[in-house]
Amino acid sequence: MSRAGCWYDDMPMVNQSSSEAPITELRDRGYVIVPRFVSARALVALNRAARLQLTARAEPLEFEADLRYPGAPPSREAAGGETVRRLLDAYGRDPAFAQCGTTAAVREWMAAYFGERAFMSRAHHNCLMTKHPRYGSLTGWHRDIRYWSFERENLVSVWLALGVEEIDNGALWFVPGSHEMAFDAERFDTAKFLRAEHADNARIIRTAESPRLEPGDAVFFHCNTLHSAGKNVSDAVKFSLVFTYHGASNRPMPGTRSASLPEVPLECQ
Ligand SMILES: O=C(O)CCC(=O)C(=O)O
Repeated sequence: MSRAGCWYDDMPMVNQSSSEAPITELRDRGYVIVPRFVSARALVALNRAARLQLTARAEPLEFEADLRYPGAPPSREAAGGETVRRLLDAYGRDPAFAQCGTTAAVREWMAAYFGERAFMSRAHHNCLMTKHPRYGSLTGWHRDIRYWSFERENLVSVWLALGVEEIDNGALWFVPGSHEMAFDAERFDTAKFLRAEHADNARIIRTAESPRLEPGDAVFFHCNTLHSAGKNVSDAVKFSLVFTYHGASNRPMPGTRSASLPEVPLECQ
C-alpha cells in the first residue's frame, strides 16, 4: 500500500514521484488503498458534518427502500423504510465535503492519472453513503460504469472511509484486475449486476478482496472494477464520502443523466 498525500489540507502534499506507485497500482489492479488520505483534523470536521447531515435528513436523499437491494425494507412504509442509503449531492451539502472533493491532492492525483485536467461529476456518487445496521442492504457485484454515460469508460471514484470499514460493517469487496476483463452481456443481469450463479463469474468472485479501511483511508477505483459490499452487522452506522472524476476530454453523453448537472472543474484556488 502506498501513501499519496493528504486530502483536505493540514499536512503537506507529498511530491509527484511518490504518488506514481499508487497510480500504477490503480492502473494495474483497478483499485488502490491510500492510507490516511485525509488529515486527522479534516476527519473530525467531516465526521461532524456527516452526523449533522444524517440527523437533519435534508433532501436530496436516497432510501434503502427505493433501491430494494437484498436486505432493504420492502417499502418506505415498512419497518426501517425511512433508512437513508445516500445523502446525495455531498458537494452542495456542506463546504467541508466540497473542499474535500476538490482539494489540491485530489486535483493532482486525477491530473496525473488522466494526464489532463479533471472534473468531478455531480450526477452520481457525489454523496455521503451510509450503511445502517439492520436495514442497510448488501450491494451485488457490479461495475460503476452502469451509472454512467461518457464518451469513454474511464472514470475514477474516490471512496473515503470516515470510520473503520471492515467486513462486519459492510465494507467493499473488489476483484483485482477486473477493470480490464471483458464480459459478454449475459454475464450480467438486466440491472447490470454480475450473475453470481454463473460458474465463470463465481470463479472470478472467489478472487475478491475486502481491504479493511481505517478512518481517513481512501480507496481509488476504476469505473469498470467489479465490486460489492455486504450488510452492516455491527451496531453503528458506517459513513463514507464518495466522489467520481474524469478527464476533461472525456465528456458526458448529451441528454443522459451523466450530463444532467454542471460539473466541477478541479482547478487551483
Ligand atoms: O456500500 C455499498 O453497499 C456499496 C455501494 C456501491 O458499490 C455503489 O454505490 O456503487
